[in-house]
Amino acid sequence: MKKVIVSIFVVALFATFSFAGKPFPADNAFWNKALSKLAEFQLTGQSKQMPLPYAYNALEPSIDAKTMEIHYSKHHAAYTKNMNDATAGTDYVSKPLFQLFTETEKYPVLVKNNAGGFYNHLLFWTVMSPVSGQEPQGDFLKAIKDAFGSFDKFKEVFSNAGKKQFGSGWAWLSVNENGKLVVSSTPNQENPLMSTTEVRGIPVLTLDVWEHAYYLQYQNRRADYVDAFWKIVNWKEVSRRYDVK
Ligand code: MN3
Repeated sequence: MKKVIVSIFVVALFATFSFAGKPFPADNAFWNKALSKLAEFQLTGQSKQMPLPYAYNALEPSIDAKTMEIHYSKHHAAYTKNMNDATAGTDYVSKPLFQLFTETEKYPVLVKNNAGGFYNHLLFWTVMSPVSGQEPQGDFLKAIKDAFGSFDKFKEVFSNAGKKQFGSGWAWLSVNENGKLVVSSTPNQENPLMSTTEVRGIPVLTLDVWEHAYYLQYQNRRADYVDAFWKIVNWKEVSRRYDVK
């Protein structure tokens, strides 16, 4: 009887720890496929800032050149430097970003904030494009309709995630471990890859709603910035990222 009680206790304890950190299963075929397709997750905390894939003024009038210049050359550059400084000389200096994110609670908050800032902006730059007039197509459009009912409804749900995020943060569209699309928002520099985040998945689209992302042009009108974002989404790149499913 004693043995049974001890066993139940051990199982309960194990279950508690398993769910507390919400580990993304490392042996999950979906997750491994994502890692093989999206090489950026193999980057470590010792990484350089990627070149911006277009000119500072390329996203006008949705996002003005001055905002893009400061955002990329000051804010993103600072997260990159601080991530490199925070991981230098540690025993996790060469761990891939995906590992830092999937075990967020094991590392100092400084690492979470700056590695998050480094990766979130890297993704943000790639999901925007000066080429307007694109829309989701094929399997990806079908997945959006399956998850949200229609493309317009999805835009409404994602927009609200960005508009209603209290304070600084991000809106996300991610593919969860079941291959389904989910919308969420995170505070600060958290992202859906992190073990400390409620709604987890592989991010395919994101929008920065920190004031530094829009204040010069839009001041307090975050909603106008969110609405203008739809004109510059790089749906070709977002669809490519959805293909990790
Ligand atoms: Mn930012």
